[in-house]
Amino acid sequence: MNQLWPEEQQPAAAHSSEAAVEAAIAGSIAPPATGFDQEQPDTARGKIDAITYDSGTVGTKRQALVYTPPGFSRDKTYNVLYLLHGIGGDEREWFNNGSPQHILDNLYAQKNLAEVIVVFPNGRAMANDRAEGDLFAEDKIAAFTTFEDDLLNDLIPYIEANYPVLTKRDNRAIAGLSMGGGQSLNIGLRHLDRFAWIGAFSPAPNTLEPVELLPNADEASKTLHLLWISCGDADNLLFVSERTTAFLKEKQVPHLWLEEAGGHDWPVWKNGLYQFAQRIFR
Ligand code: FER
Repeated sequence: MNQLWPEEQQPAAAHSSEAAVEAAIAGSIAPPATGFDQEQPDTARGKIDAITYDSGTVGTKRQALVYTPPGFSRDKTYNVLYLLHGIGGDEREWFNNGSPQHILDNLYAQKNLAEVIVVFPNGRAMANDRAEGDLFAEDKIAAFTTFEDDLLNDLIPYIEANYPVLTKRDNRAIAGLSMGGGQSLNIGLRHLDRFAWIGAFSPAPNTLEPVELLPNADEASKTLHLLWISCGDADNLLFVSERTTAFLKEKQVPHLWLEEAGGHDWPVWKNGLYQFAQRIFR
């Protein structure tokens, strides 16, 4: 475990001894219980919509999935989390591999999830946005950068026009795995006026270098409600999290950093969603 807590969230024991600090911190990010990612009996279920929106950025109609929580009602208003996939995926990747609906339903049943709509975009913003061919081709990698405009100018407006969502920065989160983790950091930190909650699970090398990523460290410190980074200790991309969190520490930007046992793989990303989702909008 290697976690850096914001000063004000340090456990009371923090100053007594190193051992006490380690124990308190390790205990404060509890791993999920068995079954957290499985459908549980007698648990209310959210719904999943497939939506299509016009992208002025790409010039095509684009697809996304939208999870609405149990008891969803247009008479209520909801926070929104945009949850992004990796280089090998598309808008369905989380559902194909990560059971996000079960993770969210179970957290909701335990009252550990705020009222939130979760949007699963396709982060490869180009005409053919399927995960096929050479996934590392230059145009495909570039499309993950183009997504910034598609998200801000096309998808978010669509969601806000079609779902009963809150539209302040405090009510909007962005998170993702690998390429999507890099996108979440790049886009979120560049648009602190739009996002107050940012999560990156095993962020990939598309993550901007620290000085570019965070020219405004003081503003980030003042305005972010949560900046979460997690990564497996056996992940070849661990260096990205390390360089980013080292810079955050140097600039004293409050964040949570969880290095856990694991590789570049779904157990880490599911835990990322589980941990991040229960800490946002609360
Ligand atoms: C890279 C290695 C991995 C890279 C991206 C990835 C842009 C993405 C991995 C993933 O999304 O799982 O060098 O460069």
